[in-house]
Amino acid sequence: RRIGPSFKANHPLASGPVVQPAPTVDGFVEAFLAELNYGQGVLLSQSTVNDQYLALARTVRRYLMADWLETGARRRQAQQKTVAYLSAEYLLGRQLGNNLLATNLQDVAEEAMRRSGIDIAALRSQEVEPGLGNGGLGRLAACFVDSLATMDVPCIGYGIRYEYGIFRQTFVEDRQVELPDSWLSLGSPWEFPHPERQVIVSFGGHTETTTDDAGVERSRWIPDWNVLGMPYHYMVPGFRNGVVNTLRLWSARATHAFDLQIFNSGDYAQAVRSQTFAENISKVLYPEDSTPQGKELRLQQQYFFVACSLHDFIDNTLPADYDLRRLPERLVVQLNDTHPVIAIPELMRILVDRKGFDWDEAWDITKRCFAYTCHTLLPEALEVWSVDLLGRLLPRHLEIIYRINEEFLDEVREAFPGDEMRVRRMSVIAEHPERSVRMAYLATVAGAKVNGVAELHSQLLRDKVLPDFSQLWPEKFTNVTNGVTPRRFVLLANRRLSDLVTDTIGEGWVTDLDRLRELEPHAEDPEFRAAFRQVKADNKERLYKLLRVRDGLDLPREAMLDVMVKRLHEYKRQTLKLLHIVSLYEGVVSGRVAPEDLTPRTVVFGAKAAPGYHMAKEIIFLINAVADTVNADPRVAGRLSVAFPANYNVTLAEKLIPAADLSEQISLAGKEASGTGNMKFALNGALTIGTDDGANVEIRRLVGDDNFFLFGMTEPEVETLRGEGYVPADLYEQDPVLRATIDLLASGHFTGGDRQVVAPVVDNLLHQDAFMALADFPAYLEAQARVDAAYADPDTWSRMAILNVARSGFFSSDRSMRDYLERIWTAR
Ligand code: T68
Repeated sequence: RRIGPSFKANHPLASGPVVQPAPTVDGFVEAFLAELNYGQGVLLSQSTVNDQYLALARTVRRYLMADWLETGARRRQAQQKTVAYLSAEYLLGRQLGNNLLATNLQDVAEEAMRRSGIDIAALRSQEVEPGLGNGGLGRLAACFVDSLATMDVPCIGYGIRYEYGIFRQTFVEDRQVELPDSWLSLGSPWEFPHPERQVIVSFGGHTETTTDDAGVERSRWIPDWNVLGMPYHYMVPGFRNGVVNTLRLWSARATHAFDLQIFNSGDYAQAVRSQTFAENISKVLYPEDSTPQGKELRLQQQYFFVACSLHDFIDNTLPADYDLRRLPERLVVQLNDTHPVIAIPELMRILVDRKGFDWDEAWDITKRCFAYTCHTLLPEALEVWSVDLLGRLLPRHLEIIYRINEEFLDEVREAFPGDEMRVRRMSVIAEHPERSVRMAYLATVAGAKVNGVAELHSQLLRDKVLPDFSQLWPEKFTNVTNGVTPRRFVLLANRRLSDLVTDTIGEGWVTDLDRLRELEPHAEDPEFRAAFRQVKADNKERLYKLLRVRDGLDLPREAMLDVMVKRLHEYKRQTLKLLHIVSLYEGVVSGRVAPEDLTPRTVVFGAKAAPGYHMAKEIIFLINAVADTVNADPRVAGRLSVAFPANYNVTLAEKLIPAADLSEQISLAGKEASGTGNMKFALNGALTIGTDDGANVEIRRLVGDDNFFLFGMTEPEVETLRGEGYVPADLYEQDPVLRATIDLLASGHFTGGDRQVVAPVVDNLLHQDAFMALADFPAYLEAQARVDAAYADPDTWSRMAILNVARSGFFSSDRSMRDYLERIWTAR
């Protein structure tokens, strides 16, 4: 079959204009009915909610199509430098609302649906969000591509179209149970398969050395199996600017559907086995955040999408005759953590083996194309691949990595003669406990720039994680503090606040978030504060209605809403929050505190635990057990409630964050690289209680000490305590409140008298407490008391909250993108 273009370029109809429905209610209704009738093949009178949702989605798509095609054509013409954002995860969230927002069609669509007898809200809830990520890292990628489109920066987001995204969490008897997330099963109207852009990816086999015509020895890879990569395109619309960029996610297919010979012989299962095998590669997202398991399938996924993406850019996106010596002028590859780092040897392989470059020239090109973002400080989160596995799956890439390492270590020896210890420390190949490739080192050696994701993180990255590298190449290291898109997380999630802001300071702030500063003087205006409080109250009402339907939860309307939502991880210290709850409860049931002296609080948790992370799952169980007991106890009724809605995701975040009063950002200092939830809460007018960690440091600096509840050890204090020898049991012995709190937990009070089931968490706290929750407990209680005092006066609280909104414009991902452009993508 022919797959190239088959239309005469000079034909009068060849380049549009693309027919687009009129942006009126009539135009919308007409397009919607056409999609329903001709796209879905149903009559309105016979249609299901799903039919209607799909037709609505396809209608909205139509309004974006002309801009998408035009943006593509313009990009091909202009031949500018393009950012290839390589990320194994994109946690996109629902598309319908965002695309209506981008096209400014919200009101038109709502009216058009009403006129068709349909409640648009029901169609919105029909969409299953594409949960193609674990947490912060995946959501960051989604915010970044949004900002790049809004700023009209040429960018292709490359990733994997997992058939199953992050698992759906349910609770059975208070324990997490994972269900598959079949997000594609009811149809996925936002994607465009492009079989004509399929790419072949090879694996396995061996290498051979041959001599080329010029007498130069060259290595040749003889792989032993292939898969096809099929791209699916997704629109990434800018905010009302006529720009639509592309997200290109790869799906794995077998090269041959099945083996006809075996099929004919009657062994059907064997005949389709190769197909199943190939398609496994993009079947499911690995649900482990920050503890890579070194699984072969995971490496297959990484190489698969990286190979597809580089091939796509070099062979299908650049002009056919493009001179690859000038590749760095047209391409910058941003590596979102180490997951796509295998792209470095892959580009070398393409240049040397396929395009015939000599090694040095290829290396010079490669070094100028890549930049690497690190998202962690946890040593166990730094990816390594065993040489054995890598050599079996990608023998040629292993050879290339060895040679990169040899030449790099020569450079180290030259800079530090006689320092073999340093050479061993810096080697891309680790010798212990197993010979393996350190992907972060490879990325640092090859990347033109290396960045952390908040100031403190970038500093610790330089000083603690990669000190030898920052000594060798100080100029490589930089910081770009994370950001979040104000389109989804303010305008879309918090329409009420957005309207209030626009009424007060006018339009334009959504793409120029620093303008929120203009709200500052209004913090002193009692009328504005009252309006601001009303926004919060309305958002709470909306949330509680949702939680009643979604989770059967019945929450008091008046209480302070205290929210901790993020992946479940010991370093994030959900247990510290739990200890706070238990201490409040213990105070009342022991008679130490009168119930009416408690500030009414509703604490909401949202968190998924990696399925293999036992301690995290025990903590989930304990939170649920405490919630059951506290909520059923009349002694604290109306004063303290705890809710843990299952399956926290982007969709729920959009409802929770705008309603929150208090944002919990309580990781042990030096562990949370940045955090991005912290930014979303501040922008939506919640106050933060937090440690001096990640981007909290910058939030506090910007909003001001008086408008932030700081507590706990600093990173150097943590180091000192660890050096002195940390004994949590001593703290338990010395602090009566802590002891009463832990004793109540340990007594089985929350678990029907069962002490055994609470032991894993309690014993861990008392005898290990690797993240020092007990050490920060007194300071945390003291900070929570300050929170209560501030909350007691609504005017004090709303003044603080308004100043948080006004001073958080820095945390727009538009600003992050400007920083990447300046410090990483153009500065070389
Ligand atoms: C997060 N990392 C950081 N990792 O923890 C957070 N890891 O502080 C930061 O704000 C955010 O990145 C954005 O920079 C992650 O989310 C993962 O999700 C992950 C997934 C797979 C493997 C390892």
